[in-house]
Amino acid sequence: MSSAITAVHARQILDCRGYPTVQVDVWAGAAPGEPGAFHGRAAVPSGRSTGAAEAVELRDGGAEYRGFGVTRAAGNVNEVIGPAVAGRDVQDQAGLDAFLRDLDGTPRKARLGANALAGVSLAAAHCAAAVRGLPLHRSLNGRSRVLPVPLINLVGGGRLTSNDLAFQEFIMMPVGARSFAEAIRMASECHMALEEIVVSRYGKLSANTGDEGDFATPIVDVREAFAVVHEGVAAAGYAEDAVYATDSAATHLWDPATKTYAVGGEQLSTAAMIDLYRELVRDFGIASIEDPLHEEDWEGWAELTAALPDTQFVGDDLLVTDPARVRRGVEAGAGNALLWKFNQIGTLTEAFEAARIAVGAGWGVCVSERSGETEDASIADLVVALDAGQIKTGSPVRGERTAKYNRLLEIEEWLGADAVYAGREFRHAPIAAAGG
Ligand code: 2PG
Ligand code: MG
Repeated sequence: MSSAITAVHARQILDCRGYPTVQVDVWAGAAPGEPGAFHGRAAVPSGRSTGAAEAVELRDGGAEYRGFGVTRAAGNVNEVIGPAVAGRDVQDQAGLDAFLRDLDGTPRKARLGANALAGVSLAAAHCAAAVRGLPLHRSLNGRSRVLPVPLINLVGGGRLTSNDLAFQEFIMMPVGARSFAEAIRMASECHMALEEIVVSRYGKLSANTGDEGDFATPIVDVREAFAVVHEGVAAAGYAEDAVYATDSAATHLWDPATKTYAVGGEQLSTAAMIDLYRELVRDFGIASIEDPLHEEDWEGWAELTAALPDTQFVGDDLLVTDPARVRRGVEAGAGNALLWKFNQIGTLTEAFEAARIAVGAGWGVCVSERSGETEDASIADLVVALDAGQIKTGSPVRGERTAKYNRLLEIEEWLGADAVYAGREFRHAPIAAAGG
């Protein structure tokens, strides 16, 4: 049976914010529509609170879609990448990804666009899974069985929500659940309970949502945001089953001119930020903090990681899923976990390499959505394929978020008795999976 690529096609579609993004179809084995043709499809997500070192998302510029169109990226797939990869074995993901990198030829994939490359790379993985007759997670890892703890973003701020709250995400993690399905039930019940609380305390507009389905509650003080999230969790009856997390997205709070972070109307020095984290970890049982300091402060990160060794510090803008930056983070002791977004680097193989480096150093790995998502649920399969143990994909509302949670419910059912919910072991899920 042939699994040679026969056709590749990209089109421009809309993401959940109504901005254009790239969707790619890959066929192998036979021409589209012919007997023996296998098909894979992927849509590429897009960030708004992005790291400066991310691979380049190619946008059209000009008037259409206010410059956000991706017809150039889609055209690069249709006219350059498609013809070049025709005939390659779709099952050779590493070979394909290396070829895509070389074809682009620039350090940050600026020529063809990381959005073009990421779409082809992921659609090819789906097509290879179809060739093998396996679900994507099994096609990528024949022994994967860890269901992740979901990081449920309940209250939002920062760039992704229309309020004046500095940190971007205030998250509950249902670590005490016995299965992923139970974790989602807890999350949903906490979301319902919290909605009642925010509406009664802050008024009905506070139940409006940010980009990831989080409540856009008019809170300014980060302490108050953690307190209200905890209140919702406690009201639902899960105070003992939850720990908390945040994404400060501190790059976007940092003012290089004054060397301070803007938090709650104050200007905080790096030392004051570290004191704030110490206080929040002590008072609210926060287990995980993403991007606590800005994306080039490797020394500050190392100081903070050493100061609070029991807390997970997750590099998003700092590491951008780039193997070289993950290596630097490990060497510097800057953080102890990787936020994994494959489109930050542009190919699956490089993103897997970044995860391998992190796991090899004893770090955690949290697979993540982007704020601009589509109904593509691939990250649900990818988090299981990686045995990563953690997924951050927003509130348990809005179709582009629930698509991932619903796919994970299906995967848990598919795995049956083999499924292991990462639970309280979320930071060391691959190890837990091997032992349990
Ligand atoms: C983040 C995210 C996703 P964006 O900062 O972690 O939650 O935002 O996709 O805009 O980078
Ligand atoms: Mg982030």
